[in-house]
Amino acid sequence: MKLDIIISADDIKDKVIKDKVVVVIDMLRATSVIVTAINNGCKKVIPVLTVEEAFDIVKDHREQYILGGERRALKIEGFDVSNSPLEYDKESVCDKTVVISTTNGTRAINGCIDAKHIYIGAMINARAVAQKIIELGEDVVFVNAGTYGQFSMDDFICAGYMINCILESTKAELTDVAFTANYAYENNKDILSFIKNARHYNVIKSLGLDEDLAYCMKKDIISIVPEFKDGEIKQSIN
Ligand code: 3SL
Ligand code: MG
Repeated sequence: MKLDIIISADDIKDKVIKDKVVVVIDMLRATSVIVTAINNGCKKVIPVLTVEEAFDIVKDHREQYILGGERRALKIEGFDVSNSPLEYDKESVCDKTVVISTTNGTRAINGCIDAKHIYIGAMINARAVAQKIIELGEDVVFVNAGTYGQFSMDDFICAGYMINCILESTKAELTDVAFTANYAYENNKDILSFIKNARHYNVIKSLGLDEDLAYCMKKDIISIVPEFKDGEIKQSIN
């Protein structure tokens, strides 16, 4: 099994992901939101690139949908919720379809459509993702959403933690970037010591969203692994 990392949505190359197993990570905050919404019983999550697409999907049966996401980390005008995972509680999302548009996360997910399997990962379900990868026993590319096309320390250490979990129970060949992510995690197991230096962490903090940060940095509080298939994200079955 070979483990590799793509460091941002801008760096997704078809030849690297085509027919591969990928795990998309945007732990601050898009994939933490998606994992939370699915875990709280929403029917599915539809990740879209534009606000117009989102409004278009919900227009005929508005009551069946929750519109969520952000631009510049803030709620989009006319949407129901922002990109705070804490807003996607059972009462809000149960039996609804969540349509979400975010700056980096939904772009990274849609950029992977040529992959064989597209799993959605975050710190909150990292060990479950690792377990899924161990069971599959195939090469994996961790696709970090990054921030505005750039490397983001938060997604990087999240991939490092998943790699660390995989290496606990199986051998794997690591690319240099995968080795470095594992190394970063090994030396910052509390993760805050690393993530607090990330630019996006400080953007979220400056908006007073400390509870979001604390939630997104929790390890393994959720044991499901969502999968993106045919334009929709649902809980993966085996
Ligand atoms: O870029 C994204 O997809 C978002 O997760 C960014 S934010 O944390 O909601 O600002
Ligand atoms: Mg992010």
